Amino acid sequence: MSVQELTSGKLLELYGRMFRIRTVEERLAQVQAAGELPGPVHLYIGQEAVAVGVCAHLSDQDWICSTHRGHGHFLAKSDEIRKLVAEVYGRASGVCGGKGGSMHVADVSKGILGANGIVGGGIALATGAALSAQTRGTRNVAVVFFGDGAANQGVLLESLNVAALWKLPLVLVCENNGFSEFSPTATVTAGEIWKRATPFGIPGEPVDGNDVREVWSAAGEAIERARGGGGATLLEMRTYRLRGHVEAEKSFLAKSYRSDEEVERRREREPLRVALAALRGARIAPDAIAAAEDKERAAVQAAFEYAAAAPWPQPEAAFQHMFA
Ligand SMILES: Cc1ncc(C[n+]2csc(CCOP(=O)(O)OP(=O)(O)O)c2C)c(N)n1
Repeated sequence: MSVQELTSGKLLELYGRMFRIRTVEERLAQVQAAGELPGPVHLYIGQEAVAVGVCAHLSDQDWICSTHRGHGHFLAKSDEIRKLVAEVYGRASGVCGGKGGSMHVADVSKGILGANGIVGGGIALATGAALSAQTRGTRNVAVVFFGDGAANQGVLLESLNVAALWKLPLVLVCENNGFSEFSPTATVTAGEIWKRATPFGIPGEPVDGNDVREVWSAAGEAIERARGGGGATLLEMRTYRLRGHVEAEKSFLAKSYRSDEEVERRREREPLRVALAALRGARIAPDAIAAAEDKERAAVQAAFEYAAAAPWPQPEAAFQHMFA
């Protein structure tokens, strides 16, 4: 398998995209706390390397299916920051006209089949998308992002089964972020998730999901295999959710399920820090890194100004895009 080499220029590009996602999400945390958003948000902070390292190998004609924690996947695959933020604000110029909100951001024109409030729901959707690509004879692939909790849904085994039987161009990316809602993974998940592919003859692999270089390389290989007719792969990206399951969870949880010290300890190897160290190791000039960060900050600031000032959907819109 020859995966394209990760040059230092490309690494800087990946870092910029991760920084963009982080900046959007930190701002979302602030406006959520200020009561500016119409609904809850599940933030992706700490997991950015996964979405960015995977989506860097995909075109608009490749599909992704996402989770309830889907802003990062959207922003890794699409450049439309304004449309994403406006959607989370519930505004008419959001990517789904303000009807989807945080948990249902989708843009079929960019191959984003949608975030999904049904845990594990994206797995079946992506399997169907992979079958569609195979049936039509394109070289496109489908990628599904799902959590460690979702890995316990029966649909994972059903999808692995047909993906193996039909050699579907599918890449299953499990983001093991240490928790399923308020349950530490070890208390609800038996064995190792990547090994669940083995009985089906599908390659499985654990990956350091906090190192974008590792994600890039493992995803590149899996995607190339899928494109070339070699079938599906299951990647277990080991990462860590730095924010709560959902914002403001401390306001309703009777007791915490992890200590602040644990979170601080895990922050030491969070993906932006790891990527920054790699950039320095590759002798990328600090000015170049700062310029990339400034560019992202400005774009994100503009997106939030746009979203906060955007019009609300008209009441009639509630009856559009529905089956009768
Ligand atoms: C089918 C289904 N069951 C239960 C829920 C409630 N629920 C929402 S998020 C979640 C945990 C998901 O954990 P995981 O898949 O690990 O994703 P993470 O939140 O860690 O990103 C649960 C059980 C749901 N939304 N859908």
